[in-house]
Amino acid sequence: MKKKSSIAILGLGVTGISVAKYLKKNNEEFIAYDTRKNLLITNEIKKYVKKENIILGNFKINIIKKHDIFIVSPGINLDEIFLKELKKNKKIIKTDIDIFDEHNKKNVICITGSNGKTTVTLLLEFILKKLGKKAKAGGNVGYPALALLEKEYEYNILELSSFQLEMTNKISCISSLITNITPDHLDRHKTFDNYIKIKHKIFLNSEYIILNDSDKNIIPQRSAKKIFFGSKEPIKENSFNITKFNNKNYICFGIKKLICQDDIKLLGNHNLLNICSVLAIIYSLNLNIYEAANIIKSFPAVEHRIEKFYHNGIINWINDSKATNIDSTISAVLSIQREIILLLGGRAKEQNYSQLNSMLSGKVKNLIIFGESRKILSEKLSLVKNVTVTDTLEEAIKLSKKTAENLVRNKKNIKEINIILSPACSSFDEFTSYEERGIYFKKCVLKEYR
Ligand code: UMA
Ligand code: ADP
Repeated sequence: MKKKSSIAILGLGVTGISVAKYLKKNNEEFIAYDTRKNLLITNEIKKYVKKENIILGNFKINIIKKHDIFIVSPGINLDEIFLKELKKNKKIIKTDIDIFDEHNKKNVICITGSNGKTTVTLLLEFILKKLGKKAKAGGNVGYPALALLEKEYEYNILELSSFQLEMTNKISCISSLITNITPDHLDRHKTFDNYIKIKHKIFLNSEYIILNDSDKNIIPQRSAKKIFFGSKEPIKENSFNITKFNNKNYICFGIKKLICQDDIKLLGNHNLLNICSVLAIIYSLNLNIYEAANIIKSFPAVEHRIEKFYHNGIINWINDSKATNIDSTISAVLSIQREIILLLGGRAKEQNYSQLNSMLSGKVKNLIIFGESRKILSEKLSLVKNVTVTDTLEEAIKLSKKTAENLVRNKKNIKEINIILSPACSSFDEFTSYEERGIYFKKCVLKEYR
């Protein structure tokens, strides 16, 4: 009889728990490892993993010989020596996405990119459901990929981060999309080239690939069928693009108008591109793009993404806490009409922040820098006028409100002021996630008006 493989689960977060649940259901034996010494063993974990099968603390080299298969969670950046040793010993390294691929029998659509993944993923799920299809989004969006297998969805939509793709060997799908590629997560992936390479893994086993025509970092996979979006003039026939008619932006298929920007709730031209890519996916699935375009009109802003959440007098408060890199902050600032007070800061990433000088100088009335990165950001953004520096987000909120009120008092012609948190930094200096930062921001603002 063939010996059963010995399995190690590396990481006991959302992914690791979903893997444990899946393996337990399939009567597989495994040991779960997590580097966090003080990881709380929740009731959820206890349901799927026996206490004696959990090992906490740094992964020791000697565990390599104990197992044949290592299932790695996305948040784990495997130590180079450990990884080298796994490869030298010809161990199988895989992810929950590989297991999903091995067992899934339904349609899959895969989405990655530096910005726009979640917006595109949730918009696609919204449309498919409204079209009467059984569809569910999973992966990086929060619902683990393996949980999708518990109910047989006609369409599984997988949002995949570079962390998830890095160790994944194979993911097959009908259609795959890279929204765009700009530098991000370089502390983990080391070089931009490596990051680009990882993102392109999504195209390898896809029948259709959805290609952003205006992003030079995205390179087509030769063998796949291609659908284009974002093409500049001359517009390709099978391309979803943005064209101006009578001074208004329209999303078009070739030269056919599908939807006018004025009829969409999502703000900004970057969201027009996101919508183009979703329609291209719908087209690849052989579904009705006209019905889909109509459904898009009722899709609201996604929480923490240019989310207008409160209006008081002439101040609009906007939460864009998910803008954790330069490019997303640029999109936000471009999406909003004057006057803008921008709250920028948090934990700096390996990004070239001085890039922001010229665009912020032109569009932002006041810049308030906060958090751990305040020193480095104020140095890099020395060309921007009207900059104030504060320690915390809470102080930045109070200051932005005062600044807006002063502006109104002094300049009677100001009709509207937009105060936006679009930090271009991660949240980890003050918060555990961008969600926590966004929720805190909204709570503090509302408290100001109580
Ligand atoms: N960790 C350790 N030691 C371990 C295991 C984890 O220190 O042994 C740390 C990680 O470094 C990380 C945290 O614990 O800080 C969680 O890591 P994880 O791999 O256990 O994460 P999961 O809880 O399984 O959640 C993961 C994704 N998280 C990451 O990639 C960091 C979630 O994306 C995803 O929703 C979930 O799987 C389900 O698929 C979150 C995310 O922040 C939202 N993604 C990044 C992003 O969007 O930019 C990539
Ligand atoms: P992701 O899941 O890739 O992080 P989100 O949809 O959550 O993407 O959006 C993250 C941030 O990027 C938000 O601030 C959002 O406004 C901005 N954004 C969304 N789509 C794009 C895009 N196509 N180009 C640039 N920025 C974008």
